[in-house]
Amino acid sequence: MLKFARIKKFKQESDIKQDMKACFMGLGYIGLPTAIIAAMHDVEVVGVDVNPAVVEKTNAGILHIVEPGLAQKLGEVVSSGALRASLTPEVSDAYFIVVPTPFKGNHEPDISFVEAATRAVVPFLKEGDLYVIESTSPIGTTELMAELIYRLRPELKDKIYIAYCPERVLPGNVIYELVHNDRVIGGINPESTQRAMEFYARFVKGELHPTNARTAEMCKLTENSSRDVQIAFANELSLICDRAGINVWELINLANKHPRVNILQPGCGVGGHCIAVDPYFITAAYPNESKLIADARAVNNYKAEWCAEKVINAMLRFEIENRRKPVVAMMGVAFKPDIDDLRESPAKAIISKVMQRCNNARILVVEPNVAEHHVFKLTPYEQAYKEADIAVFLTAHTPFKSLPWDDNKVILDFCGIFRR
Ligand code: SAJ
Repeated sequence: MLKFARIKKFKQESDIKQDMKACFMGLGYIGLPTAIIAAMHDVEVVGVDVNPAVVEKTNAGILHIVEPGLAQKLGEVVSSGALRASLTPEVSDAYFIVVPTPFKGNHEPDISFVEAATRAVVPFLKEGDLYVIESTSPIGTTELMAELIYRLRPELKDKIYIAYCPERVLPGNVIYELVHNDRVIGGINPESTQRAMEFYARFVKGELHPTNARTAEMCKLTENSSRDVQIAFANELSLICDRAGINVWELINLANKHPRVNILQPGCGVGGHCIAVDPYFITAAYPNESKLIADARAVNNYKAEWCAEKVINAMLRFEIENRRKPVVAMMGVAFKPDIDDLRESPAKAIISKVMQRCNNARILVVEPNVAEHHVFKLTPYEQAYKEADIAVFLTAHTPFKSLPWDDNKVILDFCGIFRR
């Protein structure tokens, strides 16, 4: 605590810069922006990544991820010397673990990257240092890493500060949300919580909420599971409405007129690397207690399969009725509207399935936010829609909303472009 009191005092004396050094392990979609923001707040930052290309680009001031407004900020902190990238950690005052936590084949979380990054910083730790995990992690990971650190460096037991602080930013709005979102911060003891809060107070304008490490870990998983369950409810309604001959968009709009009802929108499934992943961190560890969370995952996964079957059936029907194969436009590949991120996209899975099952049909794939794709040949959206006998709307990109409804086409609108 002493050391940090000193830092606070320095800050009051105003123009003394770089009163601490921090090491960010992982320069990805969260690690790099956070490292940049810290470097803008009097922290000398070393950003560490295992990928030499990332290190090289970052040191050249070139952004290797897509995030509005960030390239300029990277240029500034690199040229001022506030941020450097490296393949290996360095002696610092604080260490942040911001690496991926994917899951293995059976939906078991894989914390091997968190462990590898932790092992890499252990030799550099000294008394009074702060160690924080930001990576989405199963409950108990922070305690597990604390045990690992103390096993390798027993002399540091209770002499360093260890905490968990999840990020909650929405890609595309990262700079704003990193600063303005509230943060939940949970240490392995109250001193660690306090020490981590003092660090985040440097740049977070949102509120900082203290808790313990396990609650903070569960909080991140809860946020994304909550959204997954809510989306599953909307997707389940869409399946029921399809059978019942009810317009689901009108139904949800009307139900949401109730002052205490707020239903989300159905789509062609749930994609991205967070909402479709994090609930499994709960279900893998607590299978008997997490039935609703598991069912929501199943509903959202099933929705993509259901959409693919709908497309395949519409194509077969068209062929029988018209004695020729249809031209099919698959509108949207990204996992959500108006982004270029195609990873874990249900739209991509639907397109692949339809192509496998109908390999002779002419299928036009549309993704206005991407210039080219290594598997799909992309067609401009207006041209594809014009040529299509069957138009399948998978992602609600804004430009699609200006296309006219056409009674001469079969339109499968899974994401509510026309809301009819
Ligand atoms: N979706 C629907 N219907 C909706 C809303 C979303 O089908 O009404 C679908 C989207 O199309 C997409 C998926 O859900 O396929 C996820 O999109 P999203 O915008 O809900 O979330 P992400 O994955 O971009 O970001 C989430 C955010 N978490 C929450 O909103 C609780 C973000 O704040 C987290 O930081 C991020 O996960 C993360 O990194 O965990």
